[in-house]
Amino acid sequence: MTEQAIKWWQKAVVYQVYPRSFQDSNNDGIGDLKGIESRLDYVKKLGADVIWLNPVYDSPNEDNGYDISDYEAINPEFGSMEDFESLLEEAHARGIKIVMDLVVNHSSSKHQWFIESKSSKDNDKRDFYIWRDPVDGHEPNNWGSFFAGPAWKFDETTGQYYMHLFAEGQPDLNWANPEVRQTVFDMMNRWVDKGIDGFRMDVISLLSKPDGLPDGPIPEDAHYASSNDMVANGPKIHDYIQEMREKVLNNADIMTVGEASNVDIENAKRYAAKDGSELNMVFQFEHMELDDNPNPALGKWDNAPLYLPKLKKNLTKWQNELAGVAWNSLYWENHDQPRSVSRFGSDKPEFHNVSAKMLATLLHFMQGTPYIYQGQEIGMTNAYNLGWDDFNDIDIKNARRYLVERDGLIDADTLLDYVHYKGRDNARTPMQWTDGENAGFTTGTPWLKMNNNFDTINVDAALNDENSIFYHYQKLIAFRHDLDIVTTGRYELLDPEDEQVYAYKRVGENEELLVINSFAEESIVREFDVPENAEILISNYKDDAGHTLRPYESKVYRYAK
Ligand code: TEU
Ligand code: CA
Repeated sequence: MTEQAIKWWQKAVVYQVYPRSFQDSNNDGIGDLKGIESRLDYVKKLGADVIWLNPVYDSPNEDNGYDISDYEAINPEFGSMEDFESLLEEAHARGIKIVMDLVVNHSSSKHQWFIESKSSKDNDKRDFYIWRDPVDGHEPNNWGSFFAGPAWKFDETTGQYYMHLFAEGQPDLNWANPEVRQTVFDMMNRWVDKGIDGFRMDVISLLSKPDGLPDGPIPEDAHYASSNDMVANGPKIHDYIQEMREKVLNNADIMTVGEASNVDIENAKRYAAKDGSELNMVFQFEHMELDDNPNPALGKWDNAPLYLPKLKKNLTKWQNELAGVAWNSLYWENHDQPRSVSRFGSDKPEFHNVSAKMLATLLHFMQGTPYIYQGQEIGMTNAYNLGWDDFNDIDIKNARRYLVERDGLIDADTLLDYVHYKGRDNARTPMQWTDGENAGFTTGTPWLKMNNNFDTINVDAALNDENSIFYHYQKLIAFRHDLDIVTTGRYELLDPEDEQVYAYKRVGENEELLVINSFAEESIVREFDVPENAEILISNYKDDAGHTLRPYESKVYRYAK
């Protein structure tokens, strides 16, 4: 890849903001747009180029904004359209771009389209959604919802079922209907005209449902087939995205990232093709599913640690297969995943700082566009102090309702352990700014209980400590901007079977980077071939101990070839 061929989003680092939990400006306990605006200088200080905003549209919040009741209105809890425009303007004034969440696999059941659609079989909007007759008095097929339970809901008014791959309040839009597609494209164009800088496309791989909606295989112990397996990368998906490319995405220099549940390499090469025919990049899920429960009926619910060689094998596949033909996104965290320091590193006080930095370095020297989820840059951890009465997430609540209460697959205490390891609310507790009241997030009652470790883990403390995780991220971001090899270098994995160390090289024309990361909690010895002229670019220890790698040690050597 030559220098000119590098696109701006290939050298960019994205900071993800979950508006509900970032900063409350009016003390109603809910983060809002004015709150985000007041923290733009913080994002600027970190050095991120782009903010991805989780949905801020009008929503009854059955799934926290992923159930949209009006795509062109701001949720009043977050502020007004003027507040949004002001945020966009202030971000742009600082050179920060804003990428919006686009949630068009489904709308809210409170959306006007659905209200009309369900009113009668011959309503204009009937075919905006997916309606089917009961089969033998049951659901039209055996698919399950991503949030446990069936993917269909019976509606008395017309005696038919509608499809909802997610919550009951999230009916799937019928993308086979050209009017639905055109309506969505028009809406997207109005946002592009407003000046936004891109879209993060929610579960975009699920838009095209297979012909005939056939039953799928039901795993042992489970009640339903995986609709993810049945629907992802469906027959028309690439046509739909190419149509979106023509009708919307070509209209401006915007960035697009598709959240591609169940994407494989072959499909990713098309979604994220270098020729620009579809999207810029996708979020693949494989490395987030390596530590799933071996019993498919339990899905992600488990607390077993990840086996490092599996992670290396997987990330290496994505690095190598997409190199030169498509583009990766890089992430450890988002609003659907637990905190990475708790999951892949260690949140014990003695390892917290070093392991969070190690994970950061490991990811940020790979090829792709890195995403940092709010709070990751200060090492926010899982929230062990939340219990059953505190959780808000429908995914957690449904797991209890179906897996514990209906099916008896596990008991509530076991599920609670799993939730403390994997639950989405771990990521959603409010941002920790200070060690004061509610960590400076609000003076009201936070919508979700705070993680109780904000007395030590908070932004103020991070900014006052030159050795903090924050400043480590700041350096990593600067390297990505300044060193083209981070964007263009060839990736090469070392020692795939090593169970404690993840080491790889980035190979450029005239120089190389050697990136060494230990996952061990004790000192270990590893010999790497480090040339005499090598300099240490970044490390999470003050000095270099040569072949000895201290707990969670991470260092990057740079040398001429
Ligand atoms: O997530 C899609 C998704 O497949 C998962 O992340 C899912 O939420 C999780 O595995 C459940 O265990 C997207 C959004 O990121 C998520 O917040 C929404 O809930 C979901 O789509 C529906 O819009
Ligand atoms: Ca508020």
